[in-house]
Amino acid sequence: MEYTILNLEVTDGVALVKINRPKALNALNTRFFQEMDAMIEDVSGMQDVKVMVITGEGKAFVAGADIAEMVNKSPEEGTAFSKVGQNTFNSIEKMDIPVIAAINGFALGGGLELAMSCDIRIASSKARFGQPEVNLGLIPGYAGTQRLPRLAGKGDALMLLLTGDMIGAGEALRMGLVQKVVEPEQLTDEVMNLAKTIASKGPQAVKKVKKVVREGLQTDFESGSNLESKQFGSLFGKGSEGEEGMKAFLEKRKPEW
Ligand code: DAK
Repeated sequence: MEYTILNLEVTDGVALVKINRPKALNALNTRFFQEMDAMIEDVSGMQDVKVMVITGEGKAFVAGADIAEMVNKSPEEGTAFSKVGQNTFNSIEKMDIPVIAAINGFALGGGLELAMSCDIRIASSKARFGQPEVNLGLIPGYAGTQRLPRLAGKGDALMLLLTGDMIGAGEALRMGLVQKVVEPEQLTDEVMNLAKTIASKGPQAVKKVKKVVREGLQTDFESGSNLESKQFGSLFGKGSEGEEGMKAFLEKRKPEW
């Protein structure tokens, strides 16, 4: 697919995906979802890519779903529009490799929902967060009502969802909505260093950590622990990644993955 909204740069095992529609504060339209679906497929097919980063161009990460595109939708079209976005964000969450959101500015509505579908969120101190759908007489449509309470807890989630208020990066950090806040000019370096650190680890182990944590959170403790044992075991054996990692440690050398 020819990308018109998304840019891709690959360096040192990291795919940096930039949303580039700054005039509309990177609002999510149908074209965005088509391009993001294609991008997920493209990046997933790149064997040398170990981590994906999503960020926004300009003063917004993403200021929400495109209100101009949504305004005239019928209830059926609204439901379909919601499903399209939910599917794309589920695909991000289900990617084998970790995905980091580098939140450079406004992360509102669908923008916060996009960030929450990523595995780790690092924010600029200038970033602003919110689920302002109630201001528009709407509710979130891309699983924000589901992911936000899981990340921030019910009380903080409902405060954001019911008031539509925006919060700053410090408050988002307190809620556990983001993992780290850095100065705006440090955001790219900070996120790329984090991504490269993860990219240098055992690639199968990294994928399995993501899989077990994601699937474990959707099941009970015992089933999750069983899944962990199975995946742990799969990293052992002749020619396995675990064998190489442990041998390298004992031989005081760097592992060759
Ligand atoms: N959609 C479309 N255009 C947007 C936009 C958006 N979400 N946000 C900003 N823009 C456009 C503005 O209209 C403006 O366009 P021009 O007037 O220049 O043509 C341009 O971006 C710059 O915005 P501002 O001039 O407003 O910039 P400011 O710095 O003054 O203000 C702001 C920044 C982020 C505070 C403000 O733009 C703002 O409040 N934007 C709207 C934020 C918002 O409400 N976001 C949530 C969108 S609702 C569902 C599916 C999905 C959803 C819900 C239901 N179903 C299908 C059921 C999800 C909903 C949402 O995400």
